[in-house]
This record gives sequence, C-alpha cells and structure tokens, in this order.
Amino acid sequence: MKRRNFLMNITAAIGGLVATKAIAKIDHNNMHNMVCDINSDECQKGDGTHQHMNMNNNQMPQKLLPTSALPQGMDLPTLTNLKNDSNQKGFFEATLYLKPTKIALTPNLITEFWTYNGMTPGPKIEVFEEDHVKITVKNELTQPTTVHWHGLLIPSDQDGNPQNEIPAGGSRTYEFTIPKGSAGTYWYHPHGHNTVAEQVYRGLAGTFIVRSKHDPLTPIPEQNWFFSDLKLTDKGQIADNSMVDWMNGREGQFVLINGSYRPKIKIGSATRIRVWNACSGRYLNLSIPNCDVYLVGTDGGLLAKPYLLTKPLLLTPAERAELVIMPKQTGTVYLQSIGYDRNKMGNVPPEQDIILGELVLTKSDPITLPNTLNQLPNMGPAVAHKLLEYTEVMDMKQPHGGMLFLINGKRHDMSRIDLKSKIHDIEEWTIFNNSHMDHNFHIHGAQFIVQTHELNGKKTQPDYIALKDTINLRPHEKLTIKIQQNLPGLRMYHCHIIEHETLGMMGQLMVE
Ligand SMILES: [Cu+2]
Repeated sequence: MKRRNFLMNITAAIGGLVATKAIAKIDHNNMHNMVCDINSDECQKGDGTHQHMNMNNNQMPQKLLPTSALPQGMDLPTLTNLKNDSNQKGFFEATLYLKPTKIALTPNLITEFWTYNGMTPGPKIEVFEEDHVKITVKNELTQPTTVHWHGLLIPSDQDGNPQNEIPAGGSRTYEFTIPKGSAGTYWYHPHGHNTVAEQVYRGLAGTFIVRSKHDPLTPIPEQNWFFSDLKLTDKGQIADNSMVDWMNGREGQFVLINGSYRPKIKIGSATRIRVWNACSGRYLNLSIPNCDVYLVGTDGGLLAKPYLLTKPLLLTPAERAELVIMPKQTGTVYLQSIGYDRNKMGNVPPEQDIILGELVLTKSDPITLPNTLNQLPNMGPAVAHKLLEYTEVMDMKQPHGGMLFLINGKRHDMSRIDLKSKIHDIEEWTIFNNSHMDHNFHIHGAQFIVQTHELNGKKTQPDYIALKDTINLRPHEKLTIKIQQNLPGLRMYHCHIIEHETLGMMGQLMVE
C-alpha cells in the first residue's frame, strides 16, 4: 500500500487527530539529522517539506482564553514605585523578591504569575543620575535567575550575565552607581541561561527610570506605558510556548499596558509618555491618532532635539521611546498597533491592526518644546570594525521545532568569547541580517548610535540621531553603528526576540 493511501485509511478508521500524529512521526523521521539553511533550495524543495515541518512539529493546539474574558476599558493603572529603604541622599536601597504569585485578573480568574514583589509588571525603580543603587534580589523561584538592568551603563559583574546566576532559593545584592548624563527610560528582566523566555512570559519584568536634575521637559506631566504580552490558556493559566512561538517569538492574545487589557488613557494636555515594549516577540507599531506626537527620547535618553512623528512608531521587543503627545481634538480614539509584516515563518495569519487601548483626548493649547534637549556624544572616527551576521538554520535534532538562530554561524556558548574590544575604543559594527525575517540587535554595557541602514543596495541614514541599545533589522538589511564600551568585562549581544536569543542568537564580547 502506498503511504498516502495508508494514511487516508487510518484517517477514515480512527479520526483525523491520530492521523495527524502519524504524519508528524513519519515526516519527523524523514527529516531526522537534516541541517539546512531555512532559505536554501535544499530546505524548500518542491515537496513542501519546509511547510510540513512548521506544521507537523507544532504542538497540539492549545486552547486559549477568549479575549472577551478579560475586562477592558479600565483606567490605566499607574506603576507602583519600589520603596527606597534608605534615608541617605543619593542612595537607593531596596529588595526584590522573585516568587510565584496568584493574581485575580477577574473575580473568577486566578492566574499564577512569576513576579517581582508580588506584582507584574514589577515595581518601578526611579533614581537620579549619580545615585548609588543597592538592590538585593531574593530568588524564591525553583529555578536560577539573574537581573539584567537593560540599557544601564553599569559594571558587567552587576549586570545579570547568565554566568552569574542566583540559584533557586538564593539571593545576591547588585550594586552600582548611575553615571552622569545617562538619564533615560530603562527596564529590568531576567537573563539566566536558557530560562529567560519562560521567566519573562510568566511576568518577570519591571521599569527603571533614571532622572536628570536638569531635565528640559520637567514641567510636562508624565505617563508610563509599559507594554507586555500575555498568553493565557482556556483555564486562565500562562500558556507554554508553542513551536510557532519558538520560531517567531511569542505572541499572546492579550497586549497589556501597565498590566491592564485595553485600558482607557486620559490625555488632558501635552503629556510626556515613556513607552516600553517589554513583549517577548511582538513588534508594536504605535499609532496615536488626533495628536501631534513628538519623539523626544529613545533607549538611552533624550534626543538632541524633538522629532515630529509622521508615521506609526515601530518599537521592537525591548525598545523604549519617550514621546510628547499634544491632543489636537477632543474625543475618544483607539490607540493601535498597525499591522507590521516581519516575515514570520510558517503558516501564520497575516498581520492585522490591533487595538491596544482607548485614548480619551481633550484638546489643549500646544506647548513649545525646547529646541535643544540633550548633547549627544560626538563619536569620532572608528578605530576598529566588527561584522556580525545573523542566520537561521534548521537542525531536527534540536528541540522546539529544530530552529537555530545563529550569529556568525554559531549559537550562544557561555564558555566562548566571540569578540574582543578595547575599553574606550570607538568601534564601527556592521550587523547583517542574512535571514528572511526581521530580528533586532541588543548589546549590553553601551548605548550606540546608528550610522547607516543598507537594504536592497540602497544606503540611508537614520531620520534622527539617537542613543540606542536595541535596533531592528529588516531581512537582508545591513546596519552600521558606532559604539564605545567604557567599562571592562563580559558583555552579551543578541536578538531581543527572546525565543531567538534562547535558541542561540547571542554572542559574548570581552572588553579589556
Ligand atoms: Cu530574532
């Protein structure tokens, strides 16, 4: 009997579900030991093998909670501050407890998250430039963790590298001084070995704001929009990653702002908004209708001068922005993420616009923003050059559907130093996304300035000069950045689609 007939007979006899399993097993055996570039001809021969692999290695579909199960339209919650236990001026001392926490999303829906101090997002840390920070972390989870202070310019041994894990039940104290001139919008999240994806999607992430005593935007009222992604099973519990999540980066059915689903956000006058994309894999392409929207800051602090946005603001996972929003009309509009095609793998539905919240606008007199916001470092000529290449390969011996995401042909290895830099050297890095889907690039220990984008043979310069620690790359895009590491030690660089980072797309830089 031919295989096709054989499978049809099984389907007829015992139902489609089991037959699907049988196909999966046969295809898996056929593909065993296969290693290929996902874009190569070998990987996509006419039998559609590539497509089958994406489908057949998928887990049984998980039933998800309908989006109608969570309340919408609540007032945007404010983020709770982490209490400073010190009375000493210029000193911030506190404790973060990591623990499983049951949270009632509705009176009938109790979800177990992993939290910092019982809340998700974790408590907001707010300090001034030059403050000394001492934070003790008590790990009450059953797996090791670290805390990475994303974007902050602090010593590498205090930055939560995967080599420095806090064991389950253990604790450690992180201690660092916030450098002068580094006021900006940062965050903290775990960075342990192979555990980041799960720890973040279970709720571990929080905001970290560094203030300047000479902030040119100080009189403007502020809001914080911390975007996170939540995927709940029909039982209301945090869903495991599916194969599609591992391939494309996890996306849940709920996008939350400050932990609330589609909240109501009141903007009664010109308002400064700090925005975080703390989603594991979701790209946000923010549309804020009926307002003048000025971009005033990025990952590492304020821009040199305000930049009026004329299109949606793309924020990829881990990127931050500071905006000043001035309502032009009174009324209620949707805050949306406009569908952005990042060339996901597999049979996934086309990207759609999604509603993130409801903006209740009150027209107010526009304010004049200062012409100059910040003095950005003038990086001179580069004295060293580095080249990174992102690729994707399939290796059916690997878990999570067999995808590996590589930098310079290698997957992350904690014991290997991939690159070396001399402390204080100004370097030019070229990052080449030699793959078919968008990835972003994040590096620890420094804020860089993008010099050029190159796509389809066309070189362009960024629309504005900005301090960045995370930046997106389109498929086959080449990006050059200038970067200076001013502290010695080991630094990680990686794609911040957390599943890709976990599946290998991370490297290690030693600064000496
Ligand atoms: Cu990636």
